[in-house]
Amino acid sequence: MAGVEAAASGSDVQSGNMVFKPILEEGVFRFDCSADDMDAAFPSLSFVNQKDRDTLLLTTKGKPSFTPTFECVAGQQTVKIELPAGTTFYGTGEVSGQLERSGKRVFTWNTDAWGYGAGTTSLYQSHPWVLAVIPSGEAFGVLADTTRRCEIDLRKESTIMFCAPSSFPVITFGPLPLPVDVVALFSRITGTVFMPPKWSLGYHQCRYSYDSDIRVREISRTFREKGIPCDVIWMDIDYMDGFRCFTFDKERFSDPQSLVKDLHDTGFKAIWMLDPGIKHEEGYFVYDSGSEKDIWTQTADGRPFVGDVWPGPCVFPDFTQSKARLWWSSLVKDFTEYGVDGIWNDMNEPAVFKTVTKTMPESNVHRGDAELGGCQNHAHYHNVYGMLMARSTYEGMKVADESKRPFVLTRAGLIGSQRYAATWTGDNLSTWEHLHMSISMVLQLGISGQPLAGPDIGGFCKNATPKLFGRWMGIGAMFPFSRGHSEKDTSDHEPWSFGEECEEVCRLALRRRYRLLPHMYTLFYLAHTKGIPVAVPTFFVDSKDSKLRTNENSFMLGPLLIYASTTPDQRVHEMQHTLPEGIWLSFDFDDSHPDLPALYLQGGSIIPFSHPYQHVGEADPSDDLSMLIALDENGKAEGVLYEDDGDGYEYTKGEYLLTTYVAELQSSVVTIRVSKYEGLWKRPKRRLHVHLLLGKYATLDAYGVDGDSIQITMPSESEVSDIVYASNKKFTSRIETARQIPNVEKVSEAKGIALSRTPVELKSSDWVLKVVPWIGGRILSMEHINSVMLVNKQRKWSLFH
Ligand code: NBV
Repeated sequence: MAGVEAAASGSDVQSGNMVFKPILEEGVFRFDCSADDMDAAFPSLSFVNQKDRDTLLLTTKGKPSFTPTFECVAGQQTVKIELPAGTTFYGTGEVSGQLERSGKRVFTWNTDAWGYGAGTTSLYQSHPWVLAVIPSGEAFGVLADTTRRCEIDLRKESTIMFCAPSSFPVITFGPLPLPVDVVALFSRITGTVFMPPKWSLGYHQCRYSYDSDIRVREISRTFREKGIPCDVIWMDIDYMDGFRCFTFDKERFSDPQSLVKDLHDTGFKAIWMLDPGIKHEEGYFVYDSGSEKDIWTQTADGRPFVGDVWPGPCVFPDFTQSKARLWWSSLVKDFTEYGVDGIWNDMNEPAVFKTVTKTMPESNVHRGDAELGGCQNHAHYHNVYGMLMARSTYEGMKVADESKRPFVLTRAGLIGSQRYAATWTGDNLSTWEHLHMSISMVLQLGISGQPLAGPDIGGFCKNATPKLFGRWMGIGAMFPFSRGHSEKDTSDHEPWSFGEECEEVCRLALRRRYRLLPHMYTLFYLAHTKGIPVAVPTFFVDSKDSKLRTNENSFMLGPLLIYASTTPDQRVHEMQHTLPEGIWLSFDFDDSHPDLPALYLQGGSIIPFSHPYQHVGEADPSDDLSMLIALDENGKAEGVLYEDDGDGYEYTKGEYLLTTYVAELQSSVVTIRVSKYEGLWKRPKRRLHVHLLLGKYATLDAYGVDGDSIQITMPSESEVSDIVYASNKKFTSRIETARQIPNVEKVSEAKGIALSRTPVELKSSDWVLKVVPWIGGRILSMEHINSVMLVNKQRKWSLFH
């Protein structure tokens, strides 16, 4: 076999070097324990194109830099790759805890992990994938291409270890000069993210549950009344009739079509939940038609498996069969006629109640398609179930309306899920630790090929405090997927639920997001077309700089750096900011606030921004456009803007505009112009407002027409330093006078007094805090305070619940 160096071969070999073959493109190698194993491997469900994994690349010049070794004992294959001392690890998909994964161990086994913690070793998704950054700054990626439960052990220094049952191939990527190169290559091979409709990059408001159309209308109205941007309202499980998928509660959601029409009229989209557990009930049309088609997952002895979930006893579609996927997608298609803009697949690990394992027996049987791996037990397909459900949902939405881009959110997933669905980090907690972890979790998912991810902003379980909620909204508004969500029996968690100060912080945070949407949408276009991740850790800017590798408080959206404080007592502007070398210019939209992250633009870049619309549909291509420009040390900058219809597929036929803007300083004049563009779209006639950043929030502004050159004459050095001085002073006074969200955690000191049923007053230099006792009862703990009054020194009161 050409290109194969067999260090070990034959099925009796128990250990040795793995055999390899170059595949796909320079620098990508497939390793197996033996040539026989290579031929016998299960199909890949992560590769976009199965053939890519199996086809030898004849043109390759290179040899692998690192060769994995293997050991097979009692049906378990262990693979080890030793890398140079000082290598640090990232990725491993949806994982809690720290950003750097060195020293950690996880098990890929999709699990309903309600209330998980930093040390939980199996969450909802499976990504047996490690990104290694070697001391030179070069990056190397390793994929264990298995659907089975896989241990990823990074506890031994600079060593990657994978262990899973039955034989599996290992694919290595690189080393390549930059981490982003490895992630982009990995994404192209496992599938880039679906092109999201632009509205889905707006803010999403969710609750378990907005349980009547009255409440949904009230929520949507309040967003508009309060001028807080939002694009989507979510309907959780209680909209259904007795938790039966594809039905609506006859009283609380009696007319979903007119609800959706009202939402659409006010610029909202509606997303509805669909779970895999189908109520085991004769006469229920979904159960009857699925039974007739014989599409349920079976027990080892060939009967439909019945397990308990929300509706009580349920059966589960076997999404490994094409007939089941088709059946589901046609139900989805019919369902969209009610005005469904997006679908949320929850509980698709699949989660099963009243079991120790939280899922179905591993001995259950899936009669899978041959190209997916044929008939196998649940242990084999467990980690694939959620992705295949999401795929089938996506396909249903697609056939329902070819002119719209589907939007699906899935809880469970596997490498490759990004082709069909966005994801979120599951049932997190309203704690500062979870706020902090949410940054790394979103980044790890991005490193693992899923750029469209975010946490439940504010935390799902427990009550957030105003301070925590405001901070989380500030950071969450900068995540690729931005959705507030909270559990039943918690206090309200809408942006206005925590008092006026918090509401204002949320408004500022979300207005920022909407300003930055042209930039975010451009990043998603690049992610979709080239596999470039959307949000990455700051060390991606300079992977040689080891002090950046553990920075968990900042991240990059292209050349935009977001720096956040995740501790209650420290304002972001009081923190020491560890930035990569080079030029980093701080800026804001005259919206800096102690509870919002700090923003920097990297020297050499240009990013677009727009008006802070209330929802995506409000924007028009002919509206004014703005650019932020940060020159590099040579006085140059460059950036791109992608525009299209925001939905549909006309862009695939060339109906878009991708513009490269450049700026250059020559003899004290900065010229901003279009250097190139592509696409059939005509440049809209619109005003272009350019903001040349000078650092410390200062800008020089100029207006012109988009497409024409715009010039800015640089003032003298002393004038520049006066401008910068004045702007920094303005910034400092804005920060000092901002009505900060009081740190209510501190009130816990007052618990004892509150129990005495008398109002409590706490004073700090800035705030007087009044705790009003529980109406008609006692305050049992801070969690049970349902009404707190705050009054600042100007005697401005606010009440939150
Ligand atoms: O459907 C209810 C919830 C949902 O809100 C949450 O986001 C999911 O992660 N769902 C889990 C089931 C119940 C959780 C207690």
